[in-house]
Amino acid sequence: MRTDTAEPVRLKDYRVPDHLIDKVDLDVKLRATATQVTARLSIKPNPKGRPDTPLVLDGDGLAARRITLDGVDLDLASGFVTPSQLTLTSPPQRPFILEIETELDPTANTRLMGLYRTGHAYCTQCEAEGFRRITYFLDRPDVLSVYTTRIEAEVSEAPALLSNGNKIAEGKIDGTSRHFAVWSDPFPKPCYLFALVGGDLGSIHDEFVTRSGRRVALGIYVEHGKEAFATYAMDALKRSMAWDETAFGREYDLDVFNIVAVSDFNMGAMENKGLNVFNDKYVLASPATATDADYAHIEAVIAHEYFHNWTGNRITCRDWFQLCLKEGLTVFRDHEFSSDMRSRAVHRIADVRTLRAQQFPEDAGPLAHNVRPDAYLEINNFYTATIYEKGAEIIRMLKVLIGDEAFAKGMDLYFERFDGTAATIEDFISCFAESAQRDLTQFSRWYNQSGTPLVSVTAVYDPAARTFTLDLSQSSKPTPGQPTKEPFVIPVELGLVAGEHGDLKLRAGEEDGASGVELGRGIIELTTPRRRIVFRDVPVRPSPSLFRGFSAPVRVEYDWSESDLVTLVAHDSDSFNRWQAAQTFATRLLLRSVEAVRAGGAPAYEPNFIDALRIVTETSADPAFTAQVLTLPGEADIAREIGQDVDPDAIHVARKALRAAIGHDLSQPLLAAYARLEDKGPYSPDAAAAGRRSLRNVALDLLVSGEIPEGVRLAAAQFASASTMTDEIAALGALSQAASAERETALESFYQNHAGDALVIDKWFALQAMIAEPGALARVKKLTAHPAFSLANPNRVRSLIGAFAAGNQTQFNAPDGSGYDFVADAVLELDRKNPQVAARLLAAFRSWRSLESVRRGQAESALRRVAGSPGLSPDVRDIVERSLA
Ligand code: 0A1
Ligand code: ZN
Repeated sequence: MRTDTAEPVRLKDYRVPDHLIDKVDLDVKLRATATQVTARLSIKPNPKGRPDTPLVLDGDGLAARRITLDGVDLDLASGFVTPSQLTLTSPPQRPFILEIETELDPTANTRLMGLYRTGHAYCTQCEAEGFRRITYFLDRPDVLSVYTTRIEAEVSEAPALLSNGNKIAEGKIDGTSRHFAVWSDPFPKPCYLFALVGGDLGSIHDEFVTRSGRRVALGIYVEHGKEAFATYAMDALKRSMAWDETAFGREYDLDVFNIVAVSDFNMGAMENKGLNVFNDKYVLASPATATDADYAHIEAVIAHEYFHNWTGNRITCRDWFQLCLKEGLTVFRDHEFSSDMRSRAVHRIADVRTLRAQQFPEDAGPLAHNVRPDAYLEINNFYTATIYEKGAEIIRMLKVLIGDEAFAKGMDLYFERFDGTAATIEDFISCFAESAQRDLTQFSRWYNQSGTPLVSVTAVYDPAARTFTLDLSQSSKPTPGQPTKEPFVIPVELGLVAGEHGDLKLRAGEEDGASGVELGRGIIELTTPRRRIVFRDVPVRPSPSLFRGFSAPVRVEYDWSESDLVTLVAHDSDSFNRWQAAQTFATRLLLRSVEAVRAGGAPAYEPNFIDALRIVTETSADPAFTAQVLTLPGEADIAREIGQDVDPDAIHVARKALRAAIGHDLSQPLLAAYARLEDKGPYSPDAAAAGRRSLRNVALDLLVSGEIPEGVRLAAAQFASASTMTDEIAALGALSQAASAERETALESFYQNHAGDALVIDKWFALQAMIAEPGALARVKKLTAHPAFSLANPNRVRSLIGAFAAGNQTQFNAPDGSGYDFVADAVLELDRKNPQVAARLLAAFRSWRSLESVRRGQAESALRRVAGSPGLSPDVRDIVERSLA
């Protein structure tokens, strides 16, 4: 067990390591409960470090069996080695070999960090600090070593033996039932990128020829019998490899690239050099078992992990404070990839929805932190939407600010200059400062200040002077540890829309607050607390289209008139803002409704809004885009807009009423779209076909919400005859909106049809966990005893308990506190097995302070109960203490 020192690690305390480990030779003899690991470490003093310092290697729950220094045994009884540390007080001041034998029990490893068992395989997870659960090491990302790994196992138990790099030897071990393989990875890497897998797995193989003619053998390893389900992942991998060559000039560098899918995994996937390990959810797909959204996720995660080969592996992080250096950048790259593979506009909308749903609440609550934090207690708790999604937004913003050309040049510089090193955010930014010839000091505040800035805009049109004056101001609320903020550099991409005539040409002089150059690209920079821009020669009062493409991760406040919003939905040349205008309109209506409902009245109704949604009749529009326009902001989005004294029940009532109104009033066009978009050909997961299915299913859902009898009939028919999981689960979701005997029958028949396929049953768990009815908690509790459920498997936990906590606003936040108590109990129980997953689950409480007082009190007492429980892991302790601070 790790000891809880409760002393934060701080960025300002960073020092280069005093020792380096050039070479690591590992010998791993796999056995279910007694795996032997021999690590031969070539250690030397770091010429850049302090001389004559002790060597302190990290360990976590290790049992050392033998340790030698240059071949001489060290006395294990002398106290220099504990489960969590190996200390040589006066190590040699020259290169030396430390050989360490440890014994591990992979079967008992329920944390899924280090070496563990999953299905028919042994596998490892080392990011962030899992390697220290395998052997004693300088477990920090700035210690780069060349690894050779010998793996030995029973042939019958683990016919496949994989590790990083290229395979250099393999064979039987004479006179035994065991065999071995030796892998060598020529690229120096930090230990968090180490991986090995040994198992009885099926596989598919292919090849990719890089642009310089290197032949790369590709393999995807899955549970036996699931091979055919990995073909889409293979296709996505090859497309990722080709794309990185053309979009970023990055070629793959080893002879082999392997992916292993496992069913027990704490996160999505892991970019270990040449051997990516994946949660099987992001590999396995077939039309009958995976939805279009699953296909899109598989494509994105495969790309993400592959892209890490350059942004993360070839150039890694100096320390964990720089996590966003690899994660923000790699998310930015996978977003660009998915945008190129699919519709850019629709993809942007989906990414912004995710950012607002995941990152904005984090940034507005007690867990807010910098994209580059300056202190942490438990690094595992920093794999957050802020580091990943906001980190990606910062890079996108940088590209908007400096333009595509300077951005591409800066990326090239970064790869050229920092290849083979462990870099920092400053290193990264310096490349763009150079390529764009611009001081980016103020821009860097995005990395060092938390919270979502608010940009407030007011406008005055002067018809006589034909001027349109925009006043912009930025402000940021206090966040933990940051009572005040300095102004950010905020790129505002904008247009002035004159009804159906579309965009006006933007004219403003230097003296009017914007230089011609900026306006040529429709981008102005807000770098001060306030800025005024006067547009000239404006013939009519325009509707301002602000933050086109969501040009900065901010909240925007502007008092658009209803007719502005209708104009923008119909005529904005920026499709993101067409969608945004519909969302803004909906949000405004919903906020009004919530007030009315809380005052005992009826939800607001606004025919103009419904009319704005009539784009569903435009047969020329991209169906995927129309589907997004028809999808209202979620309940949590509305809660965030309200910000304080939140009543989730009132939000639910308001949103449900608006959906019903849309379904009712637009029933004819929705039915027409449903009929028109039916897929006649064979299934294809491509964006166009997926887009048609998405609009069709959004239409179905709204028709059922509107209680249109034909809609209910269509949903039942679609459920009964669906040939794809997309259509099947959408129909089941529509039928699940209201309590009925049909719903229960449909749920039962879904289970019977898919029993045994854990990933599909996860959808069944999640759907039931999100039913917004008082019986949901009882149902979820009952399902925790279902044979298909297991607290030991992170996917099951997320699908049932996670979906309840994050996706069932009314029942998780039930005013009697029952939802909070249930999740708190689950966190406490899970914490004994898997602290990382327990801590993530607990983060569902992140917005508790914005609730109305009864719920706030209940949430607080559940959190206090967790905080007061004995034996908490550092992971859960960190989250609970920050949540309550
Ligand atoms: N680097 C991975 C994320 C990851 C982080 C920690 C893990 O430990 C359980 C696993 C994966 C990524 O960004 O994909
Ligand atoms: Zn990543």
